[in-house]
Amino acid sequence: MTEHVYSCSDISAAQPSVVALFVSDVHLSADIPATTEAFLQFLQGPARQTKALYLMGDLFEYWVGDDDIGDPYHQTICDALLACYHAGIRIYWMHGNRDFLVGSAFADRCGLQLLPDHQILQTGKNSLLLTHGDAECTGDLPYMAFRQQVRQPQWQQQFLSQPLEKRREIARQMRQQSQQKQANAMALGDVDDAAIRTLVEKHGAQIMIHGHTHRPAMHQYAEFSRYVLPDWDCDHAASPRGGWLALLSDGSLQAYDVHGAATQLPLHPHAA
Ligand SMILES: [Mn+2]
Repeated sequence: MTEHVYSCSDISAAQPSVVALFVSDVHLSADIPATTEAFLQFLQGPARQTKALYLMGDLFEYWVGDDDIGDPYHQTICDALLACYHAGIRIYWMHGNRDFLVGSAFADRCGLQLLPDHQILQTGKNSLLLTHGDAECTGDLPYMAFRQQVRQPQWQQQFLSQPLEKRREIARQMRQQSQQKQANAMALGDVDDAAIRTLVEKHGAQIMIHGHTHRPAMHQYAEFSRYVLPDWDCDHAASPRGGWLALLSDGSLQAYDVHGAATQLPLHPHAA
């Protein structure tokens, strides 16, 4: 696992401004027009007020290979991301468990930079550890085995060598299976507390940000804080769901809902 460290030099301005935005689990697909529209509005509005945008996994519901960029729906998303890039916003991409096949062709098309699974963002005051979160769900043994398999270059080469239409069909089947599984189990797995503590300690981070679990919250530990990003759904939920986290120039973090209103994340204290 490679890791690079870099700094946000614009921390500590007199008036707090937005330094970076973090968003994950939008689960974009052509089947969810309202969520798609909400995300496009985000890219045209709030995202333009920052200098760095971190897409922290599962932006897409599924991604079967960069040769699917030509799909008209994907073109719309790529154009919107590229417009942000041309507006001077640095866009960083972290893979999720659904769009881990996004590669350099997609990154080049959209003007974004691919990040490793675990990324340290140094704010001057704090070390922020960024990750999607699926690798920390160590209690889900079948998923961990699946993850290990599909992250192997050999598996990916074999998958990508199949015709595009066949890969789309496989993705459709996998989505159906995962929707049934989630309906039965009522919920996605959560991250493992011991795995979190080990990872944060290893990186010496004071703040961790992740998504994946669809359980937006701020977890307060003795040594660090853990922010969980919300998932987005403006098509099925009774009230539109989604939002993002903003890193401000004073080093603080502020959550926003899908309408762009400042919001408070539920607070969960953890025993030492
Ligand atoms: Mn995920």
